[in-house]
Amino acid sequence: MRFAGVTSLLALASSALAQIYVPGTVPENKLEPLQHRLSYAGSTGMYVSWNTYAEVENPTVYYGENVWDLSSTATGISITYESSLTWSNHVKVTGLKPGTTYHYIVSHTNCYNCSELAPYTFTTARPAGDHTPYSAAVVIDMGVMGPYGESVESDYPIITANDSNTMQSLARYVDGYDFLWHPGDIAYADSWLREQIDGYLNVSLEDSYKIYNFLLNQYYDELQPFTAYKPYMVLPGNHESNCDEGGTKDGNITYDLSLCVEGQRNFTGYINHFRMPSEESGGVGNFWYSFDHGMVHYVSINTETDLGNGLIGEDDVNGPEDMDSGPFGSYPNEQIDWLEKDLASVDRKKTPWVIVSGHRPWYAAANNVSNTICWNCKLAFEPLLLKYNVDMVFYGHIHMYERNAPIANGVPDPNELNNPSAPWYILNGLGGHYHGTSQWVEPFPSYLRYIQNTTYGWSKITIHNCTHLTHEFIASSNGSVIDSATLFKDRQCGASVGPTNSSGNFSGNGSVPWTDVNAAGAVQLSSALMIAMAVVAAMSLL
Ligand SMILES: *[C@@H]1O[C@H](CO)[C@@H](O)[C@H](O)[C@H]1NC(C)=O
Ligand SMILES: *[C@@H]1O[C@H](CO)[C@@H](O)[C@H](O)[C@H]1NC(C)=O
Ligand SMILES: *[C@@H]1O[C@H](CO)[C@@H](O)[C@H](O)[C@H]1NC(C)=O
Ligand SMILES: *[C@@H]1O[C@H](CO)[C@@H](O)[C@H](O)[C@H]1NC(C)=O
Ligand SMILES: *[C@@H]1O[C@H](CO)[C@@H](O)[C@H](O)[C@H]1NC(C)=O
Ligand SMILES: *[C@@H]1O[C@H](CO)[C@@H](O)[C@H](O)[C@H]1NC(C)=O
Ligand SMILES: *[C@@H]1O[C@H](CO)[C@@H](O)[C@H](O)[C@H]1NC(C)=O
Ligand SMILES: *[C@@H]1O[C@H](CO)[C@@H](O)[C@H](O)[C@H]1NC(C)=O
Ligand SMILES: *[C@@H]1O[C@H](CO)[C@@H](O)[C@H](O)[C@H]1NC(C)=O
Ligand SMILES: *[C@@H]1O[C@H](CO)[C@@H](O)[C@H](O)[C@H]1NC(C)=O
Ligand SMILES: *[C@@H]1O[C@H](CO)[C@@H](O)[C@H](O)[C@H]1NC(C)=O
Ligand SMILES: CC(=O)N[C@H]1CO[C@H](CO)[C@@H](O)[C@@H]1O
Ligand SMILES: [Fe+2]
Repeated sequence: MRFAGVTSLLALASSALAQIYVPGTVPENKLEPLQHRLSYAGSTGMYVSWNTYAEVENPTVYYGENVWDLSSTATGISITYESSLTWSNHVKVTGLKPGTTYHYIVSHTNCYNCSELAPYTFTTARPAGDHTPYSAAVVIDMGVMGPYGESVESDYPIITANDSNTMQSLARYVDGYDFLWHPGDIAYADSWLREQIDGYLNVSLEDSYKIYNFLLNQYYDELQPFTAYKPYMVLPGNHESNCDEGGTKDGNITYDLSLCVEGQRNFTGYINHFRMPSEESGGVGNFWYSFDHGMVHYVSINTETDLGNGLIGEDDVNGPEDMDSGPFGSYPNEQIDWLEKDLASVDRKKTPWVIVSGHRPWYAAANNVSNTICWNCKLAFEPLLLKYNVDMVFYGHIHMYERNAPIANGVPDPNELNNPSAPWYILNGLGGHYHGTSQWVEPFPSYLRYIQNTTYGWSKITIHNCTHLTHEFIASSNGSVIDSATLFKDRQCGASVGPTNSSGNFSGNGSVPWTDVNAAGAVQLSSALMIAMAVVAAMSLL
């Protein structure tokens, strides 16, 4: 596979506009790869996935460290499920160097030999023990953007004209984070009925499965500008379970699961669309798993099902709501047993930081009802998070942003952020979606330190070294930092393993520049995509 090499970025931008794929449309060539996305598979592997409107025979990733030599290949599978409109292609690339950037393309890429087409890149995780500083992004509760989801015209507008939405912000700053963690509520395709009832969409009920699928694909298409370059690590949220949004009400009618066709229940789309490193970490599917990147051990937990032995019974059998989903473990306590084993095996000399995320919160300034505050999640997880000195917890589900203190059993740690022993809790459910933001409830809990529900945004964490970690809330509208706080942990840092920058063209010390990256080809392409997205408004739905 040969490429003409790096081309004029301006030429790329202008030619890209002419041939650009418009999110949500079915391409003429049904094998055309769409929705490129990545996921860490240890520090020497990468899952590369993409979707097509037809089955791909022998789906292949062509890759290499040099853009002009993509002669290494790896192959995988092409899968679909009942009522899906597309095939998910999953390839695990192995035998890579850690902390190293590779160029790649996949089977049936539109223009294999075309100088305008810069191949995508991925960068493998730095091994545990590499103490190079870096940043990562976290976004929660993010749905379809644009005319079928969050927009100025939606009935619950939060963004105003000329604001960037969260996808645009994540694309703009794609060079500012190593990977993106999305702990649940991904796409909000199950809002199709709500949008229909509100008169925002105009579709017929018989086509519901197509609408649901259309919204899913719309969302996955919109991710491409950043998920083609940065691992997108996902976790299940309630909106991934079924097509009915937990029972959508229209006056006296409540639509329930009977509305959902085969393939739109029990997390089926979510299971098929993503590949998370559970094999690498002893977890289960895309439901619970962990991964290392440099100084941090990241743990993804499932708050939707499989909450464990002690919580079996009544409506807890399938998690906090009856979503008629799961279990996914082979026995009731599998997730909790796994979590304990995983946390117990962390080598804090290598990964001094341990960060856990799940979808549903248990500390929040919200109504004390079980589908908002997940008390069962607290019962299931908090004891282990305390026992194993987890540093930080992310969750969302409620559509607001709360920076809380480090908390143990409801009590703020007296040390606050200056060497606390309890985990620091960040709730950020402000990715943005059709239905706007949530209301908070006063009086505020004693652990609350900052709260807002008026602007969408994402979290950026910067791991400076083994003692300092900064969390920032980035406003999607304009990239400004609305809230920032640094956690200090008093501990001895072991020696950094490495080097990683000698082998992998990893320039500098790994600090991520926080700049407007308009000069990067990837971002030119994505701006063009974003412009193209506006065009979709004028097109018919199906
Ligand atoms: C690819 O590009 C090279 C150099 O421009 C050219 O010689 C070759 O014929 C092209 N191959 C195809 C299949 O277009
Ligand atoms: C958006 O930008 C346009 C063009 O610059 C301007 O006319 C308009 O007033 C802006 N709208 C808002 C809400 O700021
Ligand atoms: C909804 O679509 C139908 C059929 O396409 C059309 O007849 C009707 O006018 C539309 N309603 C609205 C409110 O746009
Ligand atoms: C909903 O139910 C109430 C009480 O049964 C009834 O008064 C009302 O007319 C119903 N509304 C509709 C739209 O059917
Ligand atoms: C959901 O799927 C899992 C397997 O993926 C299965 O074990 C479980 O029984 C299913 N649950 C329901 C409610 O269908
Ligand atoms: C919230 O509700 C749970 C029961 O669902 C109860 O155990 C708990 O004490 C309540 N907490 C507060 C702060 O009201
Ligand atoms: C934010 O929460 C407050 C307090 O509940 C509420 O009054 C306000 O309407 C909320 N704002 C938005 C935009 O939802
Ligand atoms: C760790 O990073 C923080 C923040 O950048 C810095 O103030 C501190 O000096 C660093 N500590 C060490 C040991 O390098
Ligand atoms: C950026 O957006 C935030 C949130 O909407 C706002 O508070 C802030 O004033 C804006 N900053 C600038 C420079 O426009
Ligand atoms: C890593 O890169 C920095 C900056 O380019 C350089 O100073 C350092 O020597 C490199 N380390 C190794 C081990 O190559
Ligand atoms: C890390 O490298 C960047 C550029 O690659 C440089 O701007 C920054 O000063 C370096 N930081 C340290 C602590 O060496
Ligand atoms: C900046 C840098 O180190 N670039 C190097 C990347 O790797 C290629 C080949 O491995 C070198 O030729 C570059 O000098
Ligand atoms: Fe949720």
